[in-house]
Amino acid sequence: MRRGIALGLILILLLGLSGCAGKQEPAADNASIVVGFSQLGSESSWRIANTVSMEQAAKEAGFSLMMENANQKQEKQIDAIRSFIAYRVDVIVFSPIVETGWDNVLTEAKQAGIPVILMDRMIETQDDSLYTAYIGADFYAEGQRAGEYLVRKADALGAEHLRIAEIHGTTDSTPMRDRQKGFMDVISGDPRFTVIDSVDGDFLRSKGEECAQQLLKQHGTEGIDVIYSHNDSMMLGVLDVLDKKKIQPGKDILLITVDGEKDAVDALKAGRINCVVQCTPDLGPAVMDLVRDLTAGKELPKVNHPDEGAFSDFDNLNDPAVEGF
Ligand code: GYE
Repeated sequence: MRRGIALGLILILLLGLSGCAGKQEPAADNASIVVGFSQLGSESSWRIANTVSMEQAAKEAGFSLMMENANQKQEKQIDAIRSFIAYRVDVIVFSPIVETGWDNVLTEAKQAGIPVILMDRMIETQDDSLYTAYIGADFYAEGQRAGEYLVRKADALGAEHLRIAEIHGTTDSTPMRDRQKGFMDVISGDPRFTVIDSVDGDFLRSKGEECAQQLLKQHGTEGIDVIYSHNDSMMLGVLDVLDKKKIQPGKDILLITVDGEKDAVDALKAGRINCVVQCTPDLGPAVMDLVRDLTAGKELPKVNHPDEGAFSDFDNLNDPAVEGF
């Protein structure tokens, strides 16, 4: 009888243990992995497509995504990261609005043992251990592509001198810094090119419009040969202004832009924009692959860039590969 009870107890214990083991198992199951994602805002079509890409990819991977949108405010991103730390998410993914000012909050994440993946934009820090990996475009190469297009166009036109106005993205953000630097490094040694102005359009269509008005007022409708915009949203704002002023976009003023959203690629096909440098917002699937590898204990490559190119009026624009997002 005693023996029977003892066996019964062992059985219950074993069942209990296996039950426990069963409960712990979801560690290997994606649904138990919580990803805290701080998106920086909704400033452009690129950003909106990027948010959708993250949401869909997390859903497909089966991760729980806690997303906070910071509406273009660094303080709100810092608050979001702190709330992810308090919640003890498994991984933090964030797209830093500007490069500086993250050391304190990322040190808090590190102390809490929560790995951080930078998505889309980089940070400036002395301590690379504050993030596990970066995934996003090579913005310097994008700027170079914009510059290389302009050199080729100037050659084709036999242009002697071109006056360039730049409408740049959010000051001190990675795409702003590197798209500017890559572009300048290609054109600055060439005496045919002068950058006559560089203004902040904050990646917003409305500001792109304001910038175009201001630039035309400042330099006159005949005073600008090229507008280089750091994103399509701002360039679409420029197009509105040029149309109103009866300046022919793509002809009277050469237009170079970055991103590759559908409206910009359609404008390129219509001869209203001359060059669209691609920057994919569809980073979600690759981010989720990194999260999966990270939570499986694998080492991640520190820097991950998607493959990108450019479309321009030198290309066969009827090719179905020429399409926007
Ligand atoms: O080009 C712009 C967006 O960081 C790559 O941010 C991103 C940029 C993109 O607002 O449209």
